Amino acid sequence: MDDEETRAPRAEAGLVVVANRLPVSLERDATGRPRWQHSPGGLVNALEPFLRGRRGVWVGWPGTTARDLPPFPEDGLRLHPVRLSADDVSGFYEGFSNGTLWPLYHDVIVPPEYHRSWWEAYVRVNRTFAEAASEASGPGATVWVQDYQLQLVPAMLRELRPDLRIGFFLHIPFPPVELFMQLPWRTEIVRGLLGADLIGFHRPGGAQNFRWLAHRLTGSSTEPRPAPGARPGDVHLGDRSVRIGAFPISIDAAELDRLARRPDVQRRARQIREELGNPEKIILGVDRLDYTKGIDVRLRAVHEMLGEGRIRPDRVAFVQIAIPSRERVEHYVRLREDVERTVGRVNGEFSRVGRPVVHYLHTSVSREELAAFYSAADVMLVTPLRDGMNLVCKEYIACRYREDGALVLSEFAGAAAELSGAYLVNPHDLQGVKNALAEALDLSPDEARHRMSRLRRQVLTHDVEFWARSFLTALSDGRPGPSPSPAADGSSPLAYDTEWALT
Ligand code: GDG
Repeated sequence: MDDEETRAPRAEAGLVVVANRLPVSLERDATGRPRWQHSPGGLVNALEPFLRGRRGVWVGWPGTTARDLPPFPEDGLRLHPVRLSADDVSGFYEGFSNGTLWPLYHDVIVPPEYHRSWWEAYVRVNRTFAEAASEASGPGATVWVQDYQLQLVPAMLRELRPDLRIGFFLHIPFPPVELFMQLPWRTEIVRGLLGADLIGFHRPGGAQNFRWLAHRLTGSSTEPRPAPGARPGDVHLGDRSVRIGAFPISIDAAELDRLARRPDVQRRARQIREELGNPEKIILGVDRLDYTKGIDVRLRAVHEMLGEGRIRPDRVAFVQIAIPSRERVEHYVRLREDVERTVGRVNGEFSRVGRPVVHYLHTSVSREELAAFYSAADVMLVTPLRDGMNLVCKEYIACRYREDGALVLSEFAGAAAELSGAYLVNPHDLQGVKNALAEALDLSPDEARHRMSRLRRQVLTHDVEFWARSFLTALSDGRPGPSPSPAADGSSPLAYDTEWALT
């Protein structure tokens, strides 16, 4: 094979998603045989429905360090596995991604750790991803890089493949300037991101923080330029312009609405209520077991309200589904112990034999089961201390086709900006959380309908397809190329961008 041939892209993909994880992971069944398992999570649930059927390629880690896996097709997608070693996983994923960046970007709820060996692993693994993305992308392809684990990929990929159109989306909050400045490798991260043609955030505040940092750390400018296609808010670096925007992510709302209406799901919802002892009200929390999600906040609120008699243990059941997450990272081990201790304390004080007041499930459940829980719950409690968006609250809304139920939502979730029909709370203000929960439990059917219909209008019209289309349209518009096709409903696909991004 000559040099030309080895360099030539092997695949002919037009749209390539690059994410830390593939939407499936290789696990072992009870007999020890390997099998592919769908991996739940915000990013996968948001992107997979969009990419399926567009014959896109998904580049990511399959969740095993055991072996090299060739690219393979999976239900309308082409999956391109990236091989990571055990050292990579520990330094890049558990270390720099989840021990440094995750806490730093989530308001340092726990202290981030800065280790040079973790950073070296992050650089090395980002290069591996960039090389895999380069290999999976056809000439002139659009590559959409996802999330905080891969912030160096845009610049690395641009160096390998200047022909590509590169977008980057950050699924977690972009931190305030003062916090980001703690990072010893802050300039490298900003330069890595600036390799993209478009950088997307959930909220305009994150976009604004990034613009400021780019200017401070790289000397880039946001002064309007007469360059072709340049827009207010673009960051200009050398002869390139990078678009910066806010694109609030969403869910496949129609699919969940359909799922919730299914008779078997409604039957299961009634059965859940019976199994809980037919309480008058069911309160629900659904989260990855993560210290950003404020699971302790809601347990404390429920605990105090039980103590004050504002919640009657014979009338109310609180169900917390906590999906196992990052179980090898120390803070997560401690969090699990704390949560389980608190659940035990509340139940010890307020439950009767055979009738716990807090039902804690440390497990992942099927999509149908989740829809049944959302359908059964009278009040959804979503109290993160910081969350990029939070899809769970949008999923709850999508399932409430009868326009009943109530949502108590933290102001510090990105979703709060869109969901004004929710009871918005400051999770640091326990009294405020308790008062909102009391109001939500006492809500009249009329008021519930009024609030829920507003919430549903927002979520059903701003779904994940809308999000992805807005992002990709902005990406294709950032450089000379085909003009964006209008949305199927005739609306301008850039409405999002102008409404959110340039504020
Ligand atoms: C990150 C950001 C941002 C949960 N348990 C089960 C299950 N899930 C699904 C939910 C939901 C997803 O996982 C969780 O999404 P969130 O958005 O709530 O949270 P993160 O995982 O932290 O996601 C977040 C998101 O990325 C997207 O940008 O919104 O701010 O932190 O879809 O339904 N799914 C199934 N069984 C479970 O037990 N099937």
